[in-house]
Amino acid sequence: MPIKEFTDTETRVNFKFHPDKKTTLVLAPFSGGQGKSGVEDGPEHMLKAGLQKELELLGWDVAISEPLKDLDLDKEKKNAKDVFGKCKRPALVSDSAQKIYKGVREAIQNKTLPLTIGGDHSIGIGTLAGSLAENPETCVLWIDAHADINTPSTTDSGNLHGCPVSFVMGLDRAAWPPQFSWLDSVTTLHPSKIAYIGLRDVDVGERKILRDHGIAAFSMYHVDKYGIAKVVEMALAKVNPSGTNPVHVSYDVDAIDPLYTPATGTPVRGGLTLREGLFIVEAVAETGNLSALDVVETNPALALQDTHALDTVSAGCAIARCALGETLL
Ligand SMILES: [Mn+2]
Repeated sequence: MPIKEFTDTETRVNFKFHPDKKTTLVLAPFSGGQGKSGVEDGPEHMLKAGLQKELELLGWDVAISEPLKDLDLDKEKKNAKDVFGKCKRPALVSDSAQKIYKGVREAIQNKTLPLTIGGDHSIGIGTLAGSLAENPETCVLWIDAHADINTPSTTDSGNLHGCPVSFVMGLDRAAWPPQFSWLDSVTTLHPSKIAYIGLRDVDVGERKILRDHGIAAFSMYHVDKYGIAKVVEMALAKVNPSGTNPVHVSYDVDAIDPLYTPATGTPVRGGLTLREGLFIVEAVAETGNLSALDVVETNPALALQDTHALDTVSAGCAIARCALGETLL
């Protein structure tokens, strides 16, 4: 067998679940899970910044999928005044999540790694459900300042981007808006299969859920105490003790400190440095177990100065590159 020659830029990382290095960029320009507009422009900005070319230089074959293409999201969001209990726009959020779910499943069925670009984090309902439907053993790292595990009963704001994890876990099922019943046919995420990194703004009801279910949650306190390398090691050991299961990383750019990622909907100071943020995905890539990635909550419209949008978008692109095997040396 000839020894494979690498180009200078090509990644040396071996992706066990995607040895052929094929990825699908699943575009999810969705903002209905929260109230601010602009987050739907995230995918376009990341593509304009050259994400596709960057991944190709790493040796990936890149396809693009647009599961929300047929939705007139502006119009839908304006029209979507529906509320169920406290949940805002349940029909729109559910419909979009289901389309993304199908897009992610299709990407995996095509033997490509789904890299979903948001959009607000409510799309995580669709991406995680898609991964779990294709491989029920999938485990999850949720990288975020927020736990996003409110249920329809515990949410204060009613914004569904704060609830995706509870839906994929099947929590508080009796209180769900009826539109989400399509999720009943999908394997639910077991609480032992998700770990958080970067938390620092967790609602009281969410803390109780995390405690009651024994969910591995590494806040910024733990990052300070143990260092990011140890935290990633502990998080992976908890969700993937055998080291053999696929890992879906769902990455909200607000996990990183707003010094580096200011253009995002719910910034919280005291976050990860840019290097800590990139280290997480470098370390997951190194295990070879990455099976799916989401990069969400980039909102260029919230830039207060010229550099903000660029900084945030380039951090989002860097997260994707590092997850897909870019290394410093
Ligand atoms: Mn967040």
